[in-house]
Amino acid sequence: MVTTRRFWTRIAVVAGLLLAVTAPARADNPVVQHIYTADPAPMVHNGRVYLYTGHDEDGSTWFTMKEWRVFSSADMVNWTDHGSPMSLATFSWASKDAWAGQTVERNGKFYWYVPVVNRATGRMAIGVGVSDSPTGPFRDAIGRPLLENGEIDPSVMIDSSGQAYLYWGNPNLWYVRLNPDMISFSGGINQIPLTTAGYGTRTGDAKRPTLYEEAPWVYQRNGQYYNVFAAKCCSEFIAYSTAPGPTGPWTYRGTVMPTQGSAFTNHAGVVDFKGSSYFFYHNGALPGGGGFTRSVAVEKFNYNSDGTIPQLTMSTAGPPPADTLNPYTRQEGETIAWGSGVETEVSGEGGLNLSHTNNGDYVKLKNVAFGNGATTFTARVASTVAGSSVEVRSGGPTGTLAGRCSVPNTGGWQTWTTVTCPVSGLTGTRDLYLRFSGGSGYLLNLNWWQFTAGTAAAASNQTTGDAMCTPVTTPGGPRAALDGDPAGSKCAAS
Ligand code: FUB
Repeated sequence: MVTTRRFWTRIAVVAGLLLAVTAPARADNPVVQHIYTADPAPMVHNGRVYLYTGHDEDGSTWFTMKEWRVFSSADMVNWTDHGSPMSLATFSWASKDAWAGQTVERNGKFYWYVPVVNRATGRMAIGVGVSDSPTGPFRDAIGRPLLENGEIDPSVMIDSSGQAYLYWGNPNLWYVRLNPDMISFSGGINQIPLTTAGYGTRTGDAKRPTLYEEAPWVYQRNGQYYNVFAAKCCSEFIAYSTAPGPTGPWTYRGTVMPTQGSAFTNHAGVVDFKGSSYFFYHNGALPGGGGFTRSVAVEKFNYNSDGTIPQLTMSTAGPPPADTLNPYTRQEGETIAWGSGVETEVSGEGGLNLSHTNNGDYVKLKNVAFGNGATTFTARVASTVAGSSVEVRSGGPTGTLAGRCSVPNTGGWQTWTTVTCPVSGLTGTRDLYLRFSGGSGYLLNLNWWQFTAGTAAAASNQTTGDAMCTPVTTPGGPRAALDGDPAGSKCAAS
């Protein structure tokens, strides 16, 4: 995202000196900084939150959306980019508008319900993608629309009885009972009556007397059913209603998030994860952001004791970490708490890699549990230039240098090698900064990284100030473990 890259590169340069001295807390909202994202749909599965989003194109002046994206996190602060495992091209019958959807797991398969325009009719229809993995790839489950009535924004829920429901609609609110196969439904298309008791009172629009606008997010919690939805237009705010059952009767409960941010839409997704509750939404907070260049953000919240939802405010801080990040297992280059200037791309080694790094660009990883200390840093890198390096820092992007891995010209942006260098001073739980340095132009790609644990004393023996490291190349592929390798044979301080 060129606009964002330039902005944050400039900000990084200006702020760098200040950070080195003051090291202020950095913002972590929006969740993703390298592309615009919209319409968050979080799903908890096997100890991770999977975040399904739409993708607003750079410089967009309409909801010009061609693909969906997936990110995941085990701690709510470090997010891994899984790329785009589903797009308009997935649905051969769809012509445009990859708008807001939601994913649910059933019997080991993941079903992603999305609205797209049906080429044959020119109307909005709901399609369903299916995959064996939460990160895809997804394929069209039925090769045609699941249903079509010209309305948008499907939200899917399986309640405690095991019955699955699909809700959607703008300007109306609809639902179907999905069959256990999740790709058909029984009982026809049902309309939820939009009463002012159920969905609040809108003034000044005789055609839409209630606040309900679009973007239903329906879920069951402690026996109560919630519909958190986009209210009024425009600008929208987020409101909610509750009901004793999945089909009502609904009672309007008020505002969750007032109109804020610089996007005229908002779109909510709510999950519980590792003992806390999280509210996802979107705004226009990134540079160049606005109504058609939106970004997903998240806040932690607590339900009131009676189950009502407190009013929430958009923040730049985001939630505190729900867990630590383990630096001694392989971590993806595209796992990011905050990225400045960087982008991601599909990797020739599978998954994605971090890309388009310029001098001074960096990635922050939050709440990294180094314990007694790290002795080496290993990175899987590719580059077409000589003389670049990955700086390992703490305290800020230009904070204390723990080590530096020089990166050779590998002969191609997808020609990978593994480099290892000694590090020192990385103990306890702290934020980690991987900063990229070198000449002008793009410097290096990063596929994955990993530290080796050791005692702080051992680490300080290996590293002297601005230590450089001789790259360790492994032409046969990524190297899994470094434990037991003699550090001196891999790296030479200079
Ligand atoms: O992203 C396109 C549309 O904008 C969504 O379908 C709506 O909910 C609104 O967020």
